[in-house]
Amino acid sequence: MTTYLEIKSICAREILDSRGNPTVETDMALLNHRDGQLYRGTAAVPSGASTGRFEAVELRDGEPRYFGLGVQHAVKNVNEKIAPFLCGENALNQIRIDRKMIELDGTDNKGNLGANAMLSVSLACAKAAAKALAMPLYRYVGGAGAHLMPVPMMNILNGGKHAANTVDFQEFMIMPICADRFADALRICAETYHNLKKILQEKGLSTGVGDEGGFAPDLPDAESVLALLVDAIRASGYKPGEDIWIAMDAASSELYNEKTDMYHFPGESSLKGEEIIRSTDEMISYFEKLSQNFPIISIEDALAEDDWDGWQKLTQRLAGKVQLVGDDLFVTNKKRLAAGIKLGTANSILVKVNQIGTLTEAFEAVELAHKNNYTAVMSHRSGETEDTTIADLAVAWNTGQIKTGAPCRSDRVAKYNRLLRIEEELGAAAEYPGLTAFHVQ
Ligand code: 2PG
Ligand code: MG
Repeated sequence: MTTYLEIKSICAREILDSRGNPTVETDMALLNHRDGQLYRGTAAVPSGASTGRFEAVELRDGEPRYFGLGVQHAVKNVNEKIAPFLCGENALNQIRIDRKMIELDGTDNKGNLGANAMLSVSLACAKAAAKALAMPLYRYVGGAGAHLMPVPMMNILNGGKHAANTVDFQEFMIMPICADRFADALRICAETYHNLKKILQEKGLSTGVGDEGGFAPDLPDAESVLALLVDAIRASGYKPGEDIWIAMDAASSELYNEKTDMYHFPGESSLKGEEIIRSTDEMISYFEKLSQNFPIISIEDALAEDDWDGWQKLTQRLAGKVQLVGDDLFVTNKKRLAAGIKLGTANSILVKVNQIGTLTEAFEAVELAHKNNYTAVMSHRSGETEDTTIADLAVAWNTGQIKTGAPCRSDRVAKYNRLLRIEEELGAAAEYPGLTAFHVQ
């Protein structure tokens, strides 16, 4: 008899994310026809601050409660529209379930039901099915081959929309290439994070943190941030550019001004007392200079989400030495990724499940990337919950890299701790890719 995991009930609720804003959480209960038992899966949806214009719609109530950010309508969509539509389906058929929801929504951007409503159901379905089959989520989603641990792209200094400081680029991260296993990689990152804290304290700089747990001091420009990171790496006993590399998320769509067709740097301007703006060409040269002077291995959203010409030039200039990650550019959307591949833009995609709204479509984006020799980086959002699904997905899909914030705040640390448990469970089968994470596996 083939296994039939009958969807019995789907129930959503409004909970809070790490910024104190509402988000959707959904429980799904399945009846396993083999043993007659009920199994449950629960999933919570994350939320971005520097969201791309082409992301699937995050449905918000726009009513006075929670300053318009309530998600009661999305919850209602799960409970009253999606639940009756999916009850009776076999949860093992994830693709069919996701496609049915896409059909029910009927829009291109999930504006009807809300990507937050749909994703909570899609992930809860996978989690419940894994439970019913007594499998860890990474094994259920990834199959027998899932064994690759991700290199952390760990945020240790926040700026941009994620902090109230003068740092204009959004994220400065470290990637411990030298480790032999994930647990060591995590230790190396945490030690470097603590050494950075000491260095900031010695310099009289703030050690308050931003939305993703990285420190958020006022600093004049990217060079001064990068210099501090290099100091912290050395203070931890590691060689910058050998043992540990630096990654950045410029989140440039936030700096780009359509009217002037320039990138504006408000923080740098305020500390330097003159207006700092850069054209696309100047941005490309700036990143080139930064990557010549500092051990930078990866740059995300170096240019704005619509600057395809600029991205092409950037890719021609830097793709040989630096991983160029498209976040707002691709929004985990295989159509935008396909367009980018055709034009020769970027060489990597950031994968955020809520940008696209179903597990199936997120996987399709990873698959398309890998087929075309683009790397894929599994990612959190700046607004997170205790849900650790992305840790399992990174292993399931052999992405080899994960971006999930600082070793600070439980919404971030929960993902790292989940990865520690996965590595322990995989035992000798676990592989830590180190530098090979930058090649498609
Ligand atoms: C990003 C993310 C996550 P947000 O830009 O990559 O770090 O931020 O979730 O605010 O879009
Ligand atoms: Mg980004």
